[in-house]
Amino acid sequence: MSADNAGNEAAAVPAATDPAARAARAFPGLPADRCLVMGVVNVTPDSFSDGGTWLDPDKAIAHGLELASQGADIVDVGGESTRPGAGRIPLEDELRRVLPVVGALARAGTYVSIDTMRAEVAARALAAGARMVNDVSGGLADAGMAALIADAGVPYVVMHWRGHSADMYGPAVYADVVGEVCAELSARVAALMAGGVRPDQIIVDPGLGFAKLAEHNWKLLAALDRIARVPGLAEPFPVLVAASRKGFLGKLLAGPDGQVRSFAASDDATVAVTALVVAAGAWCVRVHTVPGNVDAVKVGTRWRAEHVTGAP
Ligand code: PMM
Repeated sequence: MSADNAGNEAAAVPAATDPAARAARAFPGLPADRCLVMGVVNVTPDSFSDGGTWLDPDKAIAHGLELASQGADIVDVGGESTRPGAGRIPLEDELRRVLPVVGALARAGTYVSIDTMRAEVAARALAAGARMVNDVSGGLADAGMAALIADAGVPYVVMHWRGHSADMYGPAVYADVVGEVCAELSARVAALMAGGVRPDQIIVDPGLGFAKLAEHNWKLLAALDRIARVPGLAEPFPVLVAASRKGFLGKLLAGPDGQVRSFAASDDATVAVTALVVAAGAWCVRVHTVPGNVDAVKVGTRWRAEHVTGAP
């Protein structure tokens, strides 16, 4: 293949982050000229990679501020673990964990996202200063979510989900994982829009690890351009990718003895994934450590500029 052909092939890849699509999907308060970095603050005792570390509100607030100072565009605050096997927690516990952290970070000028499946938590977090809702159930867990999001008018992450984490891998059965995830995400988007959510509020997420085995996650990562496109809608949706510290990276990095790499020891692999998905057109990466991912966004953005437009 000649260099010219290689360039043309790259240019043919649909681009969720191409300038025209970006302009149409710019969210107030967030940069629109590159992939965003979302830093994670799990205010939980049991999240799979950092459970317990940020349960104390002061520690969680300090961690969120540190992530922002390192270059996170968004800080995602969650109070309910979705690790495989996790059960639900009471509403009051979730509120008690997240509200002080959301409020303090928002008052400090941080762009806060609330990671919740509950409309009540989302509403209270928005009132406390959050500006985005990240719902791993894509609105399936709470029938009140669509109306809340429509009313609030905020950006809303719609993740692909097949049920609560108590049975994470039972539903991980696909004949065609990319086709089925796209179809199920499209159905969610249609239902949300029927409930009053505007398309320009919606961000889609393939839900890596949620009812997905390692092989499913890799196939989805290779198909971000398809995930961005909802049949019937002209513009691609922004795509959020949350590979950070997920088990499929630990498995890939397993030693010769088969010992799976620990969560924190897969952070370099997360950085590698970030560069690749930025080059593929991702809108945002959700990560546990920020500096290496900020660098990877710069590399991926420059790479993509060369491949898509031929100029920075
Ligand atoms: N994964 C987790 C939590 N929140 N939100 C989105 N949008 N996508 C994800 O894949 C996702 C999420 C679980 O990971 P964690 O325990 O490390 O936060």
